[in-house]
Amino acid sequence: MRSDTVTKPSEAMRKAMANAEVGDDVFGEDPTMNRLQETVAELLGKESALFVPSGVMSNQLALKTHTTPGDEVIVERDSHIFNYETGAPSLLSGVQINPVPGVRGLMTAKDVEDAIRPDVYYMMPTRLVCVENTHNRGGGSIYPMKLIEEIRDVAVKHGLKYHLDGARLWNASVATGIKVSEYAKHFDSVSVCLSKGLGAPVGSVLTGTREYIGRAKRFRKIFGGGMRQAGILAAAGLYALENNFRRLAEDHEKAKNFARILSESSMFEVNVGHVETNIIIFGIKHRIGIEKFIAEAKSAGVLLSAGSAGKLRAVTHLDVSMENVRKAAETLTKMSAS
Ligand code: TLP
Repeated sequence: MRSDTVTKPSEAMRKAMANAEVGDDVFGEDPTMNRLQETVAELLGKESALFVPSGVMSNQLALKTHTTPGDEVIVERDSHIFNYETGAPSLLSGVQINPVPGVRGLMTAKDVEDAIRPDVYYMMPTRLVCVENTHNRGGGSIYPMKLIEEIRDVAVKHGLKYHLDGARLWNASVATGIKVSEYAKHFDSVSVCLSKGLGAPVGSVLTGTREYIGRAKRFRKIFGGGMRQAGILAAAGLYALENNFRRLAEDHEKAKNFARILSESSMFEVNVGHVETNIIIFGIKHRIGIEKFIAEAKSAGVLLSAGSAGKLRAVTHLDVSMENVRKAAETLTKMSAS
């Protein structure tokens, strides 16, 4: 339960990969890749889509394509872009990040507006606002549509671009019943991952206008992300979209159950009401540090990771059953009591 990135391709997915029709994607000649990109663009209601090896590359391509060096980008302080992308915005795009504090990953439109630089020559121009939905360190929290719209209004008012890190947009959509295209329509660019809850081994997709994706494609080549017979990977993505999207509801149920069991022990700080999708962020009360607890849990057979500051993270996915998850929660409960 360290992450939903740990899933292994099923037999059926591997078969789809093995049977994929392929070509050289740098020449645009991989039919399976073209089909995946068209499928994702259509699902998200965008003109065009570009497959990349990872969520980090997708976000970083988005930043690179929206900005010029010396620009500033507003993100939430706990966002993946700010915390887990190795400082790539400064290195690859020469931009400065302006992190805005949020509550469980959610920024208010007012805080975003307050973070925008005035148009004076001695300050860097704010160019882009990024939102993460669902929010990883926020505990899989979902951005309410109203908030997405309010931040979009601020972005439009100030002439900023608006990017969505939708690594787990699929989870938000399944949990709320709101189509991914309904979310995507508010943004200039949207990144989605196939290798998280959907269970594909590799791959993310950046979407936007044809013109924008055309420019992003040039940067993908520069970043070393131009791949050849990548249809083998695209086939896994297509399989994942067809078979593993709707079932995410099960992962959300498992996560709620996990949180419910933990909440019965006074040792854990967990708010069951905050578990909206497949990520549970929780604290331990009077106990050893997080790293030691993670090591002890591992010895007891439960794999966890660190969440936002001083917290633990557990993630449900297609390779852990409801029974596995129940046992994991019970094991942790017993551990904390001993
Ligand atoms: N997140 C990983 C770790 O990097 C923390 C995880 O285990 O959850 N955006 C979001 C919101 C993400 O959670 C992740 C991966 C990415 C982007 C990057 O995706 P990859 O790992 O494919 O580069």
